[in-house]
Amino acid sequence: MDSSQLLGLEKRYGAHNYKPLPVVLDRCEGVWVHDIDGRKFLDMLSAYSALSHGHCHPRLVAAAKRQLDRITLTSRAFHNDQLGPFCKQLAELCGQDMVLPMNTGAEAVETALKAARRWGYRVKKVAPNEARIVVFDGNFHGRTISIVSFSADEGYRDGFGPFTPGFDMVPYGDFEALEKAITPNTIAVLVEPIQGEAGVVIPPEGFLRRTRELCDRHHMLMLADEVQTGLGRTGRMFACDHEGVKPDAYILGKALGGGILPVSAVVGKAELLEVFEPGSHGSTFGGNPLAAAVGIEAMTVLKEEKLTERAEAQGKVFRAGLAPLVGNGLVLEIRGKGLLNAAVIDTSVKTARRCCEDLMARGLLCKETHETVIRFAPPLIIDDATLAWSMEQIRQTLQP
Ligand code: IF1
Repeated sequence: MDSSQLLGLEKRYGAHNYKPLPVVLDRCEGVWVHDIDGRKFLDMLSAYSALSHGHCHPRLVAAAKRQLDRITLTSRAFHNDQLGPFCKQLAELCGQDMVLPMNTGAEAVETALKAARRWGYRVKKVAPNEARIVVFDGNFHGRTISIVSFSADEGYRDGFGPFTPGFDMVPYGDFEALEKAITPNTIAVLVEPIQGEAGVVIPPEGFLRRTRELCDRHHMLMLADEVQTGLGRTGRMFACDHEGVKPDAYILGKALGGGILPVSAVVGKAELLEVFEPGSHGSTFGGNPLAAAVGIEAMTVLKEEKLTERAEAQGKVFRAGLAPLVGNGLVLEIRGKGLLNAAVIDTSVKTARRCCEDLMARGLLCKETHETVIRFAPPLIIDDATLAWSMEQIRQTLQP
């Protein structure tokens, strides 16, 4: 079938909850993807950071193939030989006590919220059903009804009510507002150390450290959603590391599965994760041996190929190379950390979507966010020459 036939099938039988760029991909290698008409593109989105290892990383594919020939799923009704080693490696990577494995980022966020609420009632001794959690304007933590209950984006909420109570929202990065929002029933702060969907928004220097101190002062949990920023993407193992902050739990996903399959987890202190007793939480696929085997290899490759260090170095080159665009009549700002970067566009000149279409014509696949920002997040394995090539295409394209 040709692309129009394939798109016709998707249009007829698939729900229309996305508006993809008009490209039908069918092959990949590393940082490159190919469409069914033979065109080649540089993937500058990395499936929103799930493809930090690049597409079909040979070591990750090999790990998956090995496990596919052994056992893929046991449910948690029985043990498997991959989960223990996965949990140990991930807990040590995070410097935390324990791991609760799930599949998607949203599931991990929901797991963290459930753990925090139980901790609030059983450890902090907040009255039943009175626990409150502070979240931030511009947040994105997933698409479940409870998660969109505390989204500020009407487009994510419209028509999905009634919503889950117990959340207080303050402006992102506004420490004074955060401090004012604390009540005796506040049990946690849920924060993206850098806001991805909001447009790669970096909080003021010291905000994460002050939030950590505030949580300690008020006996609250700091829950860091590092689904998108974690595992080397921002030039540190975790974005919290830019301020030397250790949260009470990391919420991880995306790259933990190496771009092969969904793997997520809450990785936190024992006092938090020990609130779960058998039967109190779970998932059919959470902690399955295939996901665990791939997750182990994803963490190993992350370290052995020094992907975090590469992101730090390449990110500096990328931002320095594009900085001259700022003030050119279209580009208002270039910002980011590591290989999570963004260009803020003056939409009175051109929309970010139109820029992405123009970039696609030059062989780059990018994604806009909120009409005004183009996110640039290539796989962390991108080499110098390819990065330089991408910067030249961006320089040529982001002209008024
Ligand atoms: C979509 C956005 C990014 C996330 C953070 C949890 C999750 C995500 C910080 C949930 C997921 C994805 C979801 C995907 C597009 C993408 C996205 F545009 F939606 F907001 F990256 F910015 N925490 N982000 O970024 O993880 O359940 O998806 O595994 O829903 O369109 P998930």
